[in-house]
Amino acid sequence: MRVADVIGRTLVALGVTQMFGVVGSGNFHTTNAMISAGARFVATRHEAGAGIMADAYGRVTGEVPAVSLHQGCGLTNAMTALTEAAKSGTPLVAFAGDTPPSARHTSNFWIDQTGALEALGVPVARIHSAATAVEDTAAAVRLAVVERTAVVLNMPLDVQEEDVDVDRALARPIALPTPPAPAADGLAELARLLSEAERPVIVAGRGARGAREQIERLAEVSGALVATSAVARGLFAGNDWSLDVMGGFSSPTVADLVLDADLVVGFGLAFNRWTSRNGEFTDGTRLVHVDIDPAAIGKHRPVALGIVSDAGLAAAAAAELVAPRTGYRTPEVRRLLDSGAFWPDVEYEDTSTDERIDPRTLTLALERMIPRERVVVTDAGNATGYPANFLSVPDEKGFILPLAFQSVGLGLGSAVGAAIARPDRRVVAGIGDGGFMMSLVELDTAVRERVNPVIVVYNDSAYGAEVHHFDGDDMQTVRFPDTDLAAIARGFGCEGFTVRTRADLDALAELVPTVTDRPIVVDAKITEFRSWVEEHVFQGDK
Ligand SMILES: Cc1ncc(C[n+]2csc(CCOP(=O)(O)OP(=O)(O)O)c2C)c(N)n1
Ligand SMILES: [Mg+2]
Repeated sequence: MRVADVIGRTLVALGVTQMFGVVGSGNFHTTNAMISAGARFVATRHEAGAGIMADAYGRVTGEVPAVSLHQGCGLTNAMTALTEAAKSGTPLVAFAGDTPPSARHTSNFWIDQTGALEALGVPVARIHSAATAVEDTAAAVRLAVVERTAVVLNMPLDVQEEDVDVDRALARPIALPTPPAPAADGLAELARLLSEAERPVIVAGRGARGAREQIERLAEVSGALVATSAVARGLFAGNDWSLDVMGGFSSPTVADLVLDADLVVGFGLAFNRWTSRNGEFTDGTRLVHVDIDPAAIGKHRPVALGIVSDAGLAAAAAAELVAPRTGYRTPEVRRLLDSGAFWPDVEYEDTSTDERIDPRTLTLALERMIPRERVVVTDAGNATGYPANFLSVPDEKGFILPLAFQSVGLGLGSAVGAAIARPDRRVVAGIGDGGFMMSLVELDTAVRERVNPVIVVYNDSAYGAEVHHFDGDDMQTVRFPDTDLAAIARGFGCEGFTVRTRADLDALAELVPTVTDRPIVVDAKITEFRSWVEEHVFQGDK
C-alpha cells in the first residue's frame, strides 16, 4: 500500500473521522484513503475555512478532526485558523503535503513548512519514512490529544509515494496518560482556604469540561458562587448560583460580586488578562489554581496555591474535606442574582430608528426566536459582546469564542463547522460586517452541506472596533459603503434577510423556524455606538 493511503487509514483507525479541506496533488491520496476508510470530507472553498471549521467541530464534539491541506500555499492559507486552534487548545490534526528538500529549487510550492509552523507555535509532526508511517501518524494524533493542540503532520511527497507492507499498516490504540490526581497536602490546604473564605468564587475553564458535577458539589459545600472563563461559557448553565462568565464579559453586578470575593479557585483555566479583566478581578484576591499542566499554574497571575490535578478528581476530593457552609450563598446575593444581575436584564436606552436597529434590541429578539438548544458563535470586533452577553447557551458545547488569536473573520467558518458537528442544534453566529466579508466564501460550503446556521451580521458598514477606538481621527480607511449582504447571501443559495426595524424582527422570528436546509444570513443594519465590551475589555488592544 502507498504511504499516502496508509496515513489516511491510520488516522481513521485512530478515530479521526471528520475532515475539512481543499484538495490538491499533495493531499489527494490521503484524503481519499480516509474517505474509503469511512471518514467524512467537507470540501471548503478556502483553507482558512477548513481550519476554523475543524476547530469549531473539535470544540463542540470533543473529537479530533482533520484538516486536509495542499503543500506550501494550502498550508499557509490555513495558518491563522491553525494558530487559533493551537492557542485555544483544540486538538486537531492537519495533514499537509510537504515538498521534499530535493525539490526546493524546482518546486514553486516549496517553503520551510516546519520552520514556518514553529514560528506560529503550531507543533509539527512528520512522516519520516515508509517503515515508520503508521507510528509517525499515530504520534501526530497523540501529540494533538495529549498537548491539546492543533498539530500539522507534514507528509513529504516522495515518502508518500513509497510502498508499505499492508500488514504493518495497522494502528495500535493510543495509550493516553492517566490524569494526575491531587496530592494530599495541596488538597488539605485548598479545603482550609475554602473553609476560611467568606466569599469564595469557583471559576472553571475549558480544562474543567467533564467535571461539572464535581465542581458544583465542591461549590455547594463551600458556599461558593460558580463562574466560567469566557471560552467555557455554559459549563454551569442552569446552576442557581452561577455568575455566568467571570472576565471582560461579566455584567456590572457580576463584576461587583467577583471584586468582592475573598478567594477565587480556578479549575482548568488560564487566569489570563481576559478572565482576570486585566488583573482587576484577581490582584489583591487570594487565588488557587488547579490544572493538569504544571506549566499553566500561575503563568498569568501569581497564585497562593497551585494544585497539579485533573479538575474533577481535585474537586471531588476537596468536597469531602470541607464542612458545609453558607459562604457567599447568602440571601443578599440571592436577591442580587434574582433581580437583573445579568446582561439581558441590564437596562439600556434603545437607540433604534426607522432605518436602523439597536444591536442589543436585535440580540434580545434573537434570544427569543432561536431555540435554547443552540450553539452561539462570536467573531472579533465592536459587536463581540452582543452574542456573547445577550444570548444564553445550554451548556459548554453551546458556545464558541474563536478569539485565542484575536483574529477577525473566524466566526462564519466556526458557525458552519459547528452546524456540521451538531445538526441537532440551531447555530447562531453574531459577527461584524468586516468579519463576514473576510470569510463569506464559506457560505458556499454551508449551502452544499445543507446546514442552517443563522448568521447575524451586525452591519455598521465599518470596522467598528477601529472607528470607536480611534474616535475623532480620519476614518476613511475603516469605513465602507453600505452593501446588500442579504443579496450576496441569496447569490450563494442562502436565505437572505435584512433587518432595519422591530417589525423586521417579527418577520424574522417567523422565518427562522421555516428554514431547515440552508443558512439564513441576517443583514442587520445597526445603530452605531461604542459597545460596552469595546469600552471596557479591549483596552488599547487592536
Ligand atoms: C485578521 C485581523 N485583521 C485585523 C484585525 C484588527 N481588527 C480588530 S476588530 C476589527 C474590525 C472588525 O470589523 P467588523 O467585523 O465589522 O466588526 P465591528 O468592529 O464593526 O463590530 C479589525 C479590523 C484583527 N483583529 N484581525
Ligand atoms: Mg462592522
